[in-house]
Amino acid sequence: MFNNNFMIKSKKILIVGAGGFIGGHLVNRLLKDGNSIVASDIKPKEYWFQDFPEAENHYAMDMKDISNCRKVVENIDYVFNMACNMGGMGFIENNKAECMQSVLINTNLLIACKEKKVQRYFFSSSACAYNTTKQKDVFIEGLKEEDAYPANPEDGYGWEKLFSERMCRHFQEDYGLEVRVARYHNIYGPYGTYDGGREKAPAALCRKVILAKKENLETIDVWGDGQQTRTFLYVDECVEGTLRLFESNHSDPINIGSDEQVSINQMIEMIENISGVNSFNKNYQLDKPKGVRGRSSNNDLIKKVLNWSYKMSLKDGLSKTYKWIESEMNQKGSNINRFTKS
Ligand code: GKE
Repeated sequence: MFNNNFMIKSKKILIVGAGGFIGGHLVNRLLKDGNSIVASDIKPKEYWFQDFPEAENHYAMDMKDISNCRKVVENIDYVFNMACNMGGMGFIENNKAECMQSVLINTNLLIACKEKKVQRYFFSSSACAYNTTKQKDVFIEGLKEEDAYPANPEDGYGWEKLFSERMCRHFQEDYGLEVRVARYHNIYGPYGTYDGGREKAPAALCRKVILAKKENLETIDVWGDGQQTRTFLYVDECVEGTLRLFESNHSDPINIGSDEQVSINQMIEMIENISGVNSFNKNYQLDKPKGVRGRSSNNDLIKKVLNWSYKMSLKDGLSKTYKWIESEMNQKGSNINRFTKS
């Protein structure tokens, strides 16, 4: 039903946010597929999740300064903007002004791309752009792309994503810069944040189960009542969908997410099964950041546009993620503060 062989090759590609979670996986894939990569991130080298010597790497480079954008878009074919100041709900609920300033990154990059006549530009938007009033129940119908309007996105971070989506559209309409925009739905996997405050639920709960097992604890802390629902997409599927979208001719915002909706409690049960322990007691912390009550991705449009759909089940993706976090924690301890708030 879906076509399998896909590859972008022999292009010169800039990945902004290359030191981050999804950015690092994108660099890895595009290098393997035979492209020459320019990689930049505001993080210093030691905080990059993945760092490839065969790429031209720019460490500690802040794209909120337009002179940096102009420097790295010279002679570039494609630009992927994967950079924003973000994290799970624990971060975005408490750092709204910081999240909003990511608008400078996207705006500066668009200006530089227009000036240097870059062929095509990708912007990583988010499910947080969706109207929150449509996410007030558990196990909701998958969000369709039109559900972003009337606008009522996640405060701070969601507004920046929605505004930047529109900025991309106007650069295409007014200046002919080809744009592609994906709304990511809670991407998870290895080589991402699992501690320190920016982590999302899959990695956070893997870490909590690993720690509890290691220290023979009986209880793990869970934010909210555990009934809230989400979908989670494995990072390799996110990269595959992103590259297929990029090469398509679809320039409106489109979901890249899973429609396998689970409650947080159900996800924890999967993680407990992976760990081989009996279930832990849960300390439900109702005062912790909860975000929306329910969220899922409707994938009708992406299946139609790309003739492609993700394959990895949550259980299988969590198993890969759990094993990577466990190996990290065994090597480095559980309090990795990869990149705390600047
Ligand atoms: N982070 C975290 N850590 N969340 C937990 C934890 C925990 O230890 N325990 C339970 N949760 C619950 C949260 O309360 C929330 O209801 C749900 O898991 C998902 O939290 P999350 O993964 O931090 O973030 P959200 O899905 O609510 O929102 C994220 O959506 C992404 C796009 O889908 C955003 O924070 C962004 O990372 C991004 O826009």
